[in-house]
Amino acid sequence: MKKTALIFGVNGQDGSYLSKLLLKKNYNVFGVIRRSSSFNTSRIDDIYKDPHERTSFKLIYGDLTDSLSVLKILKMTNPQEVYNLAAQSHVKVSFDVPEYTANVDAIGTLRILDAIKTLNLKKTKFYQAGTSEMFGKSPPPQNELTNFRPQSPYAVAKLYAHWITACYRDAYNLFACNGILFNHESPVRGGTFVTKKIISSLCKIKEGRKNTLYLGNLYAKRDWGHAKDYVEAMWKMLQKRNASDFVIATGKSYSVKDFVNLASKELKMNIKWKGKGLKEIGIYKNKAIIKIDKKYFRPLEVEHLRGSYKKAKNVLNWSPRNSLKQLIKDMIISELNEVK
Ligand code: NAP
Ligand code: G4F
Repeated sequence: MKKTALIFGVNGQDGSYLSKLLLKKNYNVFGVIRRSSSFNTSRIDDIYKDPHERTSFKLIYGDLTDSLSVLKILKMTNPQEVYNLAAQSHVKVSFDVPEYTANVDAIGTLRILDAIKTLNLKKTKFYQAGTSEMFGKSPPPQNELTNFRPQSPYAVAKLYAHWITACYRDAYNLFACNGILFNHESPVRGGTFVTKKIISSLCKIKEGRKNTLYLGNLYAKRDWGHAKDYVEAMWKMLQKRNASDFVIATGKSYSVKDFVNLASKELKMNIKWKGKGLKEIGIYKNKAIIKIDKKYFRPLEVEHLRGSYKKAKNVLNWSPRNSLKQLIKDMIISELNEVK
């Protein structure tokens, strides 16, 4: 019997990788997309075939802010596995739209869990896309026992989602897992996240199609992995006999400036740094190609994230396969193809 999976956030970075993984494992995959005034399926167009054909991959319109659509979709699909990857996922933007972020990221998760409970879907397993941002101010290394000290409306909303998932698991005996994933990137990462922005800009600068890359805080440190590896961990969590929560990370951290240096090295661009604070610049071929713009700083920053994935290694037999160097290579190859 083919298994059925339902993915909220199917057209996002992780949704596209997870769809491909599940289809390879012979699942029927239903994906939820929002109506948009322009096409929003570019990340999944390669797997999305004619909807009138009988395929294993189907898209349904819905929205996490709309309980009726969530209930209707769960009833119609009756999935064995539900992956909630849908979110307003940008930390800085969450300071601009805090109420909306809470509605989607926090209450949206409740809407799915309560629909599973109300419909009495006893065999449905649930995955919640939690985040290392929830650790916020807690110093590294962070693991499943580290205190949560969130630093943004996004992280606070995700923390509600984390606890409501644990609450429904305990109260109603649902199979529900929280993945606490550290930053993960890929060639299809959204263009406003720092890794994609850096690589995309450096490639354009190298090809003479752009002059300047503007950045915010160069000294925040992140634990960056490859999205391809991380969706595998999501799937592994739902294959266990018992539901639990897992940190997924690489165990290594680098600053934003380190990331710029690694990417420019890979592109054979020799960047020299000069100045301090808002006056710091990156120079290439005698031109200031990197400048600081204070609009990219956040009201509160998470200074340092570095996860310990020991539990995932022991229980799920999961370890990251791609190094940061490999991730950067992948992103550059794809970007240069597009630029050219
Ligand atoms: P992403 O590329 O921003 O994708 C988010 C997805 O959610 C998109 O498909 C988006 O659809 C959808 N969405 C947004 N609002 C929605 C709503 N109201 N109803 C239904 N769908 C909605 O994010 P990602 O990087 O793939 O991350 C996947 C999940 O993991 C997110 O929950 C994110 O917060 C979490 N996470 C990500 C990372 C990371 O480093 N990537 C780390 C930890 C946790 P549209 O295309 O219509 O906007
Ligand atoms: O790429 P970022 O926007 O990712 P951030 O804030 O760490 O959030 C991402 O990872 C989380 C997991 O920890 C996810 F939950 C979340 O959904 C998202 O995927 O920023 C990374 C760092 C920050 O410290 C930021 O201040 O880069 C710094 N930064 C410096 N200049 C910048 C920029 N970030 C962005 N987006 N744009 C800049 O110009």
